[in-house]
Amino acid sequence: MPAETMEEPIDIELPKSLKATKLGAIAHLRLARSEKRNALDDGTVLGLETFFTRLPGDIRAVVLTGEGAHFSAGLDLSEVAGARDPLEAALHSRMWHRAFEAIQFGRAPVITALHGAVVGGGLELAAATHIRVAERSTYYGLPEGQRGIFLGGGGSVRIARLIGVARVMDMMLTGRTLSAEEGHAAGATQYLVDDGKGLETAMALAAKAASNTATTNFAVLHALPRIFESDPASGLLTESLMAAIAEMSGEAKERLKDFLEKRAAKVLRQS
Ligand code: 1HE
Repeated sequence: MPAETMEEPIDIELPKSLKATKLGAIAHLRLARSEKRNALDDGTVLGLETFFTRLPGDIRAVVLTGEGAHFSAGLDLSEVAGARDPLEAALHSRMWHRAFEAIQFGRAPVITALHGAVVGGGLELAAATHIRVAERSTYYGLPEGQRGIFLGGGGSVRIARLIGVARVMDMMLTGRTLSAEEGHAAGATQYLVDDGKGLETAMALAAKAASNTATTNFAVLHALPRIFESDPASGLLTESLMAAIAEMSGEAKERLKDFLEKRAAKVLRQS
């Protein structure tokens, strides 16, 4: 039976612009507004927040994709074209921050498969996820500069950390786009694959992440980024405490025993 036919719905109420299914412990969330190139309107951003805060406990990893020819055209510009006072605009940006924090610091690793345009808020969304796989059709842009607006979905923090603030400046000041290959070399993605291979690659990576212990995945999602941002002394202390908690889990004890009793896989060269 093909994998799609075994997918089951997930019982979370979402806007029409988002579709969610699950296959075992892996959820597949699709941006499903291809007629507007998956532009992110308020309903979609709030739907993302709902999905990631209500993710059922049996979901161990999430794959995020976009339907149609592009991953996402970013912020729905029709929603910001009208007059909005500065406070409303700031609160709107904070709403995006809340939704994307729910992704970055949620309960499950999120692997995104990118293709076509990954633009503005679409790139901010991808940057809030944990692993990015780009098909060769992917390109990146930050047209906020050209539209007379600014990043508002966490890009100044997350995209700048991924690809460097100098590249973000160039993209915003000049409208430069990066190809899939340029983005990969700059650190935007961990994997670069041929067109049509993004979803299966992301699914395979999700299966690997889902097979880790829940404690290790918690440590990687919640402790590692905080340690990375902290001063070295605090980071080392947090690391030691997180390591102690992880080692105490029953699952870790079993896995270590499996290795010592020659039942676990060795770490072998993959390519
Ligand atoms: C949109 C949007 C959008 C498309 N908001 N409606 N983002 C941008 O500046 C990117 C703007 N979009 C584009 O440059 C192009 O649409 C694409 C290169 C992504 C795709 O081109 P194409 O030729 O396939 O599609 P299209 O004909 O341009 O668009 C199809 C429809 O989607 C059309 O609507 P229609 O009613 O005429 O059919 C477009 O108007 C609509 N559409 N993109 C609204 N973005 C938290 S701050 C984040 C700040 C940002 O993200 S700024 C970046 C905004």
